[in-house]
Amino acid sequence: MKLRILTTLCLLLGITPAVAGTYDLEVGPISLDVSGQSVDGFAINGQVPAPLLRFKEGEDLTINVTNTLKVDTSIHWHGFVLPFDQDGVPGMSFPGIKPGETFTYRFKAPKAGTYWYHSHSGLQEGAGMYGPIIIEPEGREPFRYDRDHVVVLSDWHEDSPMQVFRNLKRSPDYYNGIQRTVGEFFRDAEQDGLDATISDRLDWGEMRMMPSDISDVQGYTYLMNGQNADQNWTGLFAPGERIRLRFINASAMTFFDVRIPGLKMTVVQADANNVRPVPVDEFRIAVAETYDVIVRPREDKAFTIFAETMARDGFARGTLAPREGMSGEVPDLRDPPRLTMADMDHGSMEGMDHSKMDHAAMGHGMGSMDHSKMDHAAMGHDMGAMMSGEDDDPFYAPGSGLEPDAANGGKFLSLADLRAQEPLYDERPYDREIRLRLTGNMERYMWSINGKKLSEAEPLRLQYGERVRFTFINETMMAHPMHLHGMWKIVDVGAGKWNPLKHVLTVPPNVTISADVEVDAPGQWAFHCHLMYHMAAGMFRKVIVEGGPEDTAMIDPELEKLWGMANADAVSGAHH
Ligand SMILES: [Cu+2]
Repeated sequence: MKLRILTTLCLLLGITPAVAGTYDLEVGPISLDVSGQSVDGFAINGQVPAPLLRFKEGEDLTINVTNTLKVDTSIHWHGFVLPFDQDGVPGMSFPGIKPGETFTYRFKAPKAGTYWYHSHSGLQEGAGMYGPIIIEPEGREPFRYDRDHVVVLSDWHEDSPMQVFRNLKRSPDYYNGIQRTVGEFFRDAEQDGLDATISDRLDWGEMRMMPSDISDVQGYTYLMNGQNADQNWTGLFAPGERIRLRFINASAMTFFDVRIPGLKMTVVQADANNVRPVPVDEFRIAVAETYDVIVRPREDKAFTIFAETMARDGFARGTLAPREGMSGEVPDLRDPPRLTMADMDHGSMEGMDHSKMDHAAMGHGMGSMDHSKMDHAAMGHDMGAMMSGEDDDPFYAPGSGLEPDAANGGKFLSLADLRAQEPLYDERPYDREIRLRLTGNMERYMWSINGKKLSEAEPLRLQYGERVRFTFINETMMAHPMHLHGMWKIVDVGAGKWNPLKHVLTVPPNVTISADVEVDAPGQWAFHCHLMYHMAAGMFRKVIVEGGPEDTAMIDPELEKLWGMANADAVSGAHH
């Protein structure tokens, strides 16, 4: 009744009511051949990636999702601020979508930006069920561009995700081509002495892991907008135009280092939040992050968009070109980063005067190490940076060898560079701190938070209206892209009210990062590492926001029961 009066008033006053749109999506099976072999996967409207959805900011959305699979499915709107029962996590937001059923999502489109959507059921996301979303702003963007292209990066495996997970559980280094083996560990021990070798491992937070894990699943085919490197996805431009590239990392497990040789990229948005423009030569995009960059190619030639995996086992590649059918030079893969310092190669730094170097400046990680046994080459870039007076990235452990360098020696984006264009929240002190140790046992492929996997842990209870500081302490050798549903993370980069907002916060190995969360979303929410197999193994928490306009008492008790069956952790239980 009220609504009708309001609508009538609007019509009388000549006010345009908010836009509303209805969208139909169908989830179904697909067979895809992007690696020379046909592989079964999951598609939305018959596509991988799923179709690009363009919504208007504030639009009243009605999205019908029909499940034609033989198993349950779901769609999660990644990064959206919305009512928790529309968030699409089975057993947490809703019961999931049964075979043959249609579920209708109803919510308002969130603030403008680049987003994406994916299945939150089982491991479907890892087999094609993801797609891009653009929310168009009501007003003007704070930056200019002439056209935009979405660039969805993803990884595609010939083994089904369930098979990959089983293999990882059986043998955690199953897919890790460059991982140092136990044999290498003993060889190091022979060369460097067992104490040095072990203390090197212990420096990495006393995690019970196998040596060196830049990434734990390799051997993927890497895709750009669903096309492999040879298929060469192409985005067009007219010379002189400003092109906005909306990068979305929809991979299950892969971080990419992205560059476009010959073009400077200006980062204008991260995780759907505008940032003060940062010109860079290269940036790293973690699983589930988005970065929007503006480039301005002035020449009538092809430029390669080169997305090299962090582990350097492959790349996704596409082209920016004035016409179809062109291609630029494709760079070679660089050498993989080495996580530990014990197996460093002594050869390549000969001739340097080590006595001039300040070893203390290389950081705490080396305190207990025997310096005479170290391979200085692997630390090369850190020293180079120190000698050239360049600042180290504070978000990588000093001396870890993990800090990325731009291929052309230029600027590599750091989290520390990001500043919110417009803060979403007032600046205020946090009410309390929750410390989350990111933990793992690589020998058993167990991933956890504070040593407990999802099924062993109590939910995190937050009070509506409080501001909570989450401090992430990564005690593992892998970077974890942590994703909290429904609420923004205000990442503490030391910029006060200009701290950037993110939906995914990547915590590199042996690093501690804090982010504040304004608890303004009642209901229950998923909070997990976005590496799909880490999530499935239990690096996951349920967050319950108590109080507020819609008290969590409204949560259907049936959901609570379902949770035990449908959560990702159960995936591991069922097949272990
Ligand atoms: Cu993880």
